[in-house]
Amino acid sequence: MKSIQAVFNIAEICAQHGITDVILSPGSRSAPLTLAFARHPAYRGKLRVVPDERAAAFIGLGIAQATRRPVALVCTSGTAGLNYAPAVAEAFFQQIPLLVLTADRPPEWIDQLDGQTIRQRDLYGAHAKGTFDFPADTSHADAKWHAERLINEAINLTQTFPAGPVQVNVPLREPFYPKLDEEMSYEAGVKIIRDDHSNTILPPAEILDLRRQLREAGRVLVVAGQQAENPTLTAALYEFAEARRVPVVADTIANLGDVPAVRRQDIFLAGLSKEDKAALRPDLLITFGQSLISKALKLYLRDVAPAQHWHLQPAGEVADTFRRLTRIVRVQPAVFFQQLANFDTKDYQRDTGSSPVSGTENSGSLPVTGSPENAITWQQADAAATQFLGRFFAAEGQPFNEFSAMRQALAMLPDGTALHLANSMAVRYANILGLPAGRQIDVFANRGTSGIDGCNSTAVGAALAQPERPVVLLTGDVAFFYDRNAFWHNYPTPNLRVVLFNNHGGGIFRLIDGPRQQPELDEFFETTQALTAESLCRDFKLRYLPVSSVEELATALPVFFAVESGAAVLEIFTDSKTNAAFFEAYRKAVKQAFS
Ligand SMILES: Cc1ncc(C[n+]2csc(CCOP(=O)(O)OP(=O)(O)O)c2C)c(N)n1
Repeated sequence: MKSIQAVFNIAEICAQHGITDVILSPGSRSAPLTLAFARHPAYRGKLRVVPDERAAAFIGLGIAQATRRPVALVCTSGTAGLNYAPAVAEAFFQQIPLLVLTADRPPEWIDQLDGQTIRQRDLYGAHAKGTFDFPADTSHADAKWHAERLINEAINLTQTFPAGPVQVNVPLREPFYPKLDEEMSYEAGVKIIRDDHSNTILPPAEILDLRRQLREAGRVLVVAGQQAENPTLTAALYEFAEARRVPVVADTIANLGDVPAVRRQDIFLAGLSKEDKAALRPDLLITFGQSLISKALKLYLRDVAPAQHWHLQPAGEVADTFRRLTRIVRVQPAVFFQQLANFDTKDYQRDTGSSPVSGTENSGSLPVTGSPENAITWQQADAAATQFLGRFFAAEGQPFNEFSAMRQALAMLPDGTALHLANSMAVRYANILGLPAGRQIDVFANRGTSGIDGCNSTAVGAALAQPERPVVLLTGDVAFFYDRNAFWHNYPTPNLRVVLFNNHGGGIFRLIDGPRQQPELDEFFETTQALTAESLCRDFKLRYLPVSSVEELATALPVFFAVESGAAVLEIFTDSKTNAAFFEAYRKAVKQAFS
């Protein structure tokens, strides 16, 4: 088989695996891959071309986050593939499936002073789930089988839990282009290997053991990490928490929707006295999902050191974030909560051979593992923090600042928004402030690596993938201007709204302990920059709304979010020193309110 036919079969295998989104970045070495996708009927009119590979890969990540299906990326040889690296690392830690197809020179021409050649095998090292070398020569029948098999393996690997990025390096010899009269075809009978990703359930003996341990554990606390919205899990967790009266703590990126959960931990844990914190201490901590934003929560859990920590994760490496990990339960969290939420007297007797704990046997009610006082205390702290926030922001005479502006913007988010939070203060402020209830808002943030290098592009990918849905990005200016090429392509995103908090620098460094105390703060950390988004908006035909006061913001928000506005940037100008003073006043007020 000719090499170019083998490459055409890659597109066919991708199509048969249901990959619908492919992002191409132009190049010559990658021409066979480009043509393979461009001429495939499944991809006609659907391919997207993004010249900057860093932006292309983050756009792909944004699409894959939204669709929960793998996205294929295609680039040429040389540094092109290296520019994918930030998004590949983010996808790895955020468990997002990406099929990365890097065109390469054939092995004999590596390190021979030929142009656009670097060492592309295993380009992403420990940050790819896997890496495959496509055969350079596919003339032998066995090589054809090998080539097709490895593309199947690569696609399947992107999706097996935990999902992630997989590289296929594709060495290509000239000629790259079919002759003008040469008919290329797709082999419908190409090899396909499907992987029915397993849906683990707990073996009965383990359920029995977990139930017993739950009953004996003392006070239980559930903490949810970053994860995509999952109605089955949310329902099961709700049932579990209600039945066992266990408090659930969730950051905004945990996407627990409107499940009654403690969400103001960033506030009250920063203010509570040592004794109050000790009173909240769980004996058993149950976690699922990925990272937490709330530093106060992380420090708290490390500090109070629960006797046991179970993490629910079907497969893959598990982080010991709080240094107390005692058990890994290999199951989907939804299944765990379903199987451990409710068990009636009959179950209890079957499990234990005895009657339920005294006081519950006659009523037939459920044994409760978390004491009610415990649940109420976490929830009381949460309610107090909500009240505190209301009071704090209601005070008269506050200067215009980004924290308050963020609160004003969050309150106006349209129903069904896919909310993208850029790294730095946007994601932190939003976690403190919380989201308006009842609006079906899903939250996304590149917390896999917490980079500021692809926040725009990820949101652009989300907007492309879900044209029917408002996609709102909240970002600082450094992150925004860093990733300008996110907008450099030919695909309209009328549903995209960017709220740009422009404090003319990395404002975070003026807020966090460490840099803010250093004489080098201005020049080397915050690094003042003078850009505004006006000319960028002109270049990329985005509607531009600049504001610098509460009143201007209040007037602009409904216009900005109106469907007919189309893609728009709302640039909120604030002063970094005022922001810092306001945030300091907030911190003092927290201490006062909770001590
Ligand atoms: C790729 C990358 N480079 C550098 C950093 C370090 N960093 C974290 S926040 C930040 C400044 C961000 O400023 P801006 O986007 O304006 O947000 P603000 O701090 O004002 O909220 C920098 C440089 C990072 N997270 N990622």
